[in-house]
Amino acid sequence: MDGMELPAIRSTCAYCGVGCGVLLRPDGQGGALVTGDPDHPANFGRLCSKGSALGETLGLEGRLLRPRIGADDTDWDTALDLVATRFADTIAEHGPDSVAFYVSGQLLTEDYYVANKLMKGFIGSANIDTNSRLCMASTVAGQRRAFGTDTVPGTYEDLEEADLIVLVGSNLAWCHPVLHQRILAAQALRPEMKLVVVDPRRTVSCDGADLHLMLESGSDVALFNGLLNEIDRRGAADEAYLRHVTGAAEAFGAAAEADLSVTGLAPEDLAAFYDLWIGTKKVVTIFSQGVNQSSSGSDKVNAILNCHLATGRIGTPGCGPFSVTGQPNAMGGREVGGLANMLACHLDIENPDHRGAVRDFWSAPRMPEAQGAKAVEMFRRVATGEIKALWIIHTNPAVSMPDADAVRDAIAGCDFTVVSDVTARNDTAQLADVLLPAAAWGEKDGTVTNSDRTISRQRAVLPPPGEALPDWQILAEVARRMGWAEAFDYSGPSEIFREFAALSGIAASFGKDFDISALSDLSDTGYRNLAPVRWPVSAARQGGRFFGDGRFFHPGGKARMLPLAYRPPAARTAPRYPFRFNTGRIRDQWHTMTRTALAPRLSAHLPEPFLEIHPEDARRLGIGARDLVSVRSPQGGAILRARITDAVKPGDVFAPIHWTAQTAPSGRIDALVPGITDPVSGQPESKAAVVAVEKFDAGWHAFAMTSGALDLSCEYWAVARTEAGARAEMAGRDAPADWEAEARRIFGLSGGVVQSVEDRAAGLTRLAFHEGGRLRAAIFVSREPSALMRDYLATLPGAEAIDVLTGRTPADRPDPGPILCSCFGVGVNTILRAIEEGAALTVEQVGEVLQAGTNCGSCRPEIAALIAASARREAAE
Ligand SMILES: Nc1nc2c(c(=O)[nH]1)N[C@H]1C(S)=C(S)[C@@H](COP(=O)(O)OP(=O)(O)OC[C@H]3O[C@@H](n4cnc5c(=O)[nH]c(N)nc54)[C@H](O)[C@@H]3O)O[C@H]1N2
Ligand SMILES: Nc1nc2c(c(=O)[nH]1)N[C@H]1C(S)=C(S)[C@@H](COP(=O)(O)OP(=O)(O)OC[C@H]3O[C@@H](n4cnc5c(=O)[nH]c(N)nc54)[C@H](O)[C@@H]3O)O[C@H]1N2
Ligand code: SF4
Ligand SMILES: [Mo]
Repeated sequence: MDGMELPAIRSTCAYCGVGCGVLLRPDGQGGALVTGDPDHPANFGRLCSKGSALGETLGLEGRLLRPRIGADDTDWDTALDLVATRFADTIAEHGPDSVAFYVSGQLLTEDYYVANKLMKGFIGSANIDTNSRLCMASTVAGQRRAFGTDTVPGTYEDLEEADLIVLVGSNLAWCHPVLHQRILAAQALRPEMKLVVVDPRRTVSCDGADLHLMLESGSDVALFNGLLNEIDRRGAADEAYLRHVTGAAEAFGAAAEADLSVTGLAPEDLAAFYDLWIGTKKVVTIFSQGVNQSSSGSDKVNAILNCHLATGRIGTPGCGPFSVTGQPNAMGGREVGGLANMLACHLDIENPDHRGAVRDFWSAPRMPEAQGAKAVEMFRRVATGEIKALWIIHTNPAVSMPDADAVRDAIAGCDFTVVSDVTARNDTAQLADVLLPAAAWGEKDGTVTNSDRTISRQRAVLPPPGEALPDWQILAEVARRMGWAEAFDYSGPSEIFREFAALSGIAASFGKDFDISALSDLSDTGYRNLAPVRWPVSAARQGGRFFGDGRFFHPGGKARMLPLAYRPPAARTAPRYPFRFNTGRIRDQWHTMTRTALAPRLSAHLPEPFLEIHPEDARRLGIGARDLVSVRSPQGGAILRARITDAVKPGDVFAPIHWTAQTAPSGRIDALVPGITDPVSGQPESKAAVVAVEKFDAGWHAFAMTSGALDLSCEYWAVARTEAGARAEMAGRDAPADWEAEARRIFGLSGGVVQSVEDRAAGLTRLAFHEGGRLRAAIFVSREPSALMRDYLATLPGAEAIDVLTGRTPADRPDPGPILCSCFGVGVNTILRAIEEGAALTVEQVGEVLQAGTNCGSCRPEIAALIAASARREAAE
């Protein structure tokens, strides 16, 4: 590859907490080629579909280039002066707790450190919280309760060395694909390695698993209490290790009371799981949002930790509980104390000695003595007017917070809202009084910490466009203008990092484990060249695992097992709201899509918001394939496409979280989720709302594709980027009187040649617009949802005039179907044909024949599932 001659710059992926290393080669045209870094210890060169497509998301489309006040562009001085003045005036009049920052686990450590220092040390309030409250808070609380510190004990190597991996509430194949691939690769070498999935829903992570426990939503505490009880009953506890643990007797006692019927699992499945877990020495239990996002999230975490502590399976090779982090710097944010209930470097806000030490170190004028408002409470205080000035940085709460309509209204009603983002095209930015342009991934420098405590550099390869500035600099500029010039007089991220590292040394003197003090005298060059390094990094120790030695961080040095009791999800199903509403992620989109939606190939996999519903429920409710459904909860409503599947249990429904007012306004699913939280962690129960589902009675449905833009305004629409332009699904109750006029409005077309097919009685209208001999746009309207070859049609805009209105592919061009392999654009139908014609019988052969699955490999579990389904069909025939 000739790209090899260009100097490659090492950085870290913008997305998930796996923290894959990437090589960036600027293409000289404002973009860069992105490949996996073969030397990075997280991924050794692998990338998933999202990481592989990073290069396609570096364009300037939609970027916010200048500060704005209201709708008007302004200069930095005016914007920063306004922010500083409004915050200072509000604090002077109403006290420090009348202002708040809501930040993000995607901020770099240096940005995060500065935000936290400004709020906790200088403004003097603890009202800084982060979207990590929606993500990792229950794990933080659970680990602190068990270990006396928020520390992941193990390393990624443990996932390869384990003989049993248990995934609890984790769709690892889609959400941490490179870790999933590392596990599958290890399993290929050691087929005796077993995989168990604990999830109320069947996901692609279940493919190839030895056991899938489709438990009742929220019943994990009962499941793991049952395991703890078996450990005790069978004498499988590690008595020697239990010398390092307190509370075991109480925990065993509570576990003995567990009622396992609430899990809904068959006794033989429970027995199989308990036999496997107890009978395998090297067990890693990986857990994620199915555990954390629950009103009993902290207890779920401790139920898992109890079992590992009781058996001493922690902190040794191939053993341990393993919380996989979501965002690229979820871990770094916890280290800098970005949550409202922590201080920097794992120090405790309520501890006067800790507070005093941080105050002295910062020369801070004032420090809060108590915790600040956690996310859900923070937005409630915004709604009541207690919080009057709010700064939102690097997150999109109008979409991602529970009770999202109320949160959106609270932000809109706040006296003064500042938003720092890279785009104005997000739901939250559109509510800002002041909008500040931030430098994006690829344009800024700093560090992130991944799931296994590895600190890696993100590096800039492109100049920030327009007037965009890195987040730390925007924060420091405001701090200086508020009168704290000296404390925020940073020359760059390396200076911030050194200060942070020095503070960790002070924390270590209080016996804290987060110690990177050996990096406190790193030179600028050393920072520039910093290679990935796992903390701690101190004179005393470097990296490694925690707790294998039985040394914990509670006073007295012991771990704690907790007596736990199952509590059902807080919202109860009832005749009005009979369904349990589960939510989560899809493979190729990242959260509110502000970056991933820019890459056409990432939208081709699942281009529309949907609701998974069991065939029995669908039949009972008269919902057919491709129908739209209206979903309602006591909080709000949504309209989604039905996907009828037995991947969910009867009575459960599932929807992905990614759609927004920009991409599908009726698909904002957090409008349905109540702001109910775990009493210990404050984390919302995002996976167990209750809803009613009915068929959405549309008078018309339409599919459209265009090489231009779309102006959509009907009751249901969802738009996705394509290579050719864009595609959209639409539906409404009353059809427009004149479809051609409406189509011209939607496509922004006045001229062009129109071709049409119309059958009024059947409610069918098809219109194609051609310009200069090429297809510009087309719309297919029908009364019922139609079976069109959408994935083929979406490729046509811009092509020489052809007859598109049949909605079918020409005989010589079979419909590829929805794109499964986004790297090579290979569709489901193409793969199925290869399987059914016998051209490919294994995932490897599909790769040989079609290339599918041979680059990032993120689609390999789905290809395997297609092969398995086809084999099942053949067996049945
Ligand atoms: N493609 C992609 N990857 C991502 C992200 C993304 O947006 N897109 N986001 C990143 C972030 S920030 C995060 S936090 C992670 C999240 O990663 P995951 O936690 O793996 O993802 P989710 O899909 O939110 O939820 C995981 C599973 O929890 C299950 N679940 C629901 N309720 C329960 C329950 O009561 N018990 C159990 N045991 N399981 C339950 C759901 O059915 C779902 O399959 O992903 C990261 N990676
Ligand atoms: N129902 C339900 N709700 C959920 C979840 C769920 O599973 N179910 N998951 C929750 C979880 S785990 C998470 S992590 C959240 C995620 O939810 P959010 O954090 O709200 O989602 P993102 O889309 O990642 O928002 C990031 C924003 O930062 C902007 N941005 C990108 N780069 C930069 C930068 O360099 N600087 C600045 N200042 N801005 C930048 C992006 O344009 C985008 O607007 O959602 C939570 N909400
Ligand atoms: S697994 Fe994918 S999204 Fe996560 S860091 Fe690696 S390449 Fe990025
Ligand atoms: Mo997250």
